Amino acid sequence: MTKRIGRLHILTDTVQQTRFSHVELAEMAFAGGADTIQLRQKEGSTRELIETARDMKKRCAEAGVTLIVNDRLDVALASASDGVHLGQDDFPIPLARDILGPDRIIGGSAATLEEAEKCVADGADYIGFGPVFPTDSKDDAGPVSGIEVLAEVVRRYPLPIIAIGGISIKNAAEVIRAGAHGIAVISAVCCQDDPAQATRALFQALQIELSKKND
Ligand code: TZP
Ligand code: MG
Repeated sequence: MTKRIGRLHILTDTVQQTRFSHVELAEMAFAGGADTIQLRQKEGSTRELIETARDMKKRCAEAGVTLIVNDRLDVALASASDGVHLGQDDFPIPLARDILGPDRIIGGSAATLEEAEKCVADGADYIGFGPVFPTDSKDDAGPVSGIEVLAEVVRRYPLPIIAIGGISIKNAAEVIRAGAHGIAVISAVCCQDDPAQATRALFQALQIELSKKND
C-alpha cells in the first residue's frame, strides 16, 4: 500500500517554549497548513504522554493530518497514531515494523550517508535527514550536513527525505530545490510569536517550490 508521507512536519515542543501545549501547537500547525504533526516529548509521565497522544490523534484525524510519535513505539501503539519516528539509538526499525505492521509509517533519523543507508536497509518509510543547518533544538544532533550532503542523500536513496535542523523560512525553498520531499521544524514554528502564521509562511514557501518542480 502507498503511505502518504507529508511535506510539512511540525514537531511539537513544550520545553523550548512553554506558552502552548502539544495539542495547542498541533492545532495552530493545522491552521497554517501542516500535513504532519510529530509529538516529541522526551521527559515526563508515560501515562500523560499517552493521554496527550490520544487527544492529538483524535484532533489530527478530524483535520486529516498525519500524527507521528517521536521515539515511543508504545505511545504510538496506545494512541493508534499513524506512525513512529525512530532515531539510530531508539527502538530498532525492523522490530518496530514487525509490531506495527506494514501500514503504519516508520520514519528513521539519519545525520550521515551511512545512517541514511541503514534507514533504507531497515525498511523505513522516510528519512528525517539532518541537522542540515546548525540548530539549538537538539544537543546531540550530530554533524551539520549542509545542503550538498542533503542533495547527495536525495540522489542515493530511494525514500522521501525530510530535511531537519535549522530549517526556517529563510532556507526552506533551498532544501526543496536540493530535492528534499519536505521539511521538519521545531523552533521555526513552536518558538515564533504566532505559530499558525509561521506554519503558513513555510507552507506557502513549500507550495511555491513544489509547484515549480511539477511544471
Ligand atoms: N533532529 C535533528 S536536528 C533536530 C532534530 C529533532 C532539531 C530540529 O529543530 P529546529 O529548531 O527546527 O532546528
Ligand atoms: Mg529519537
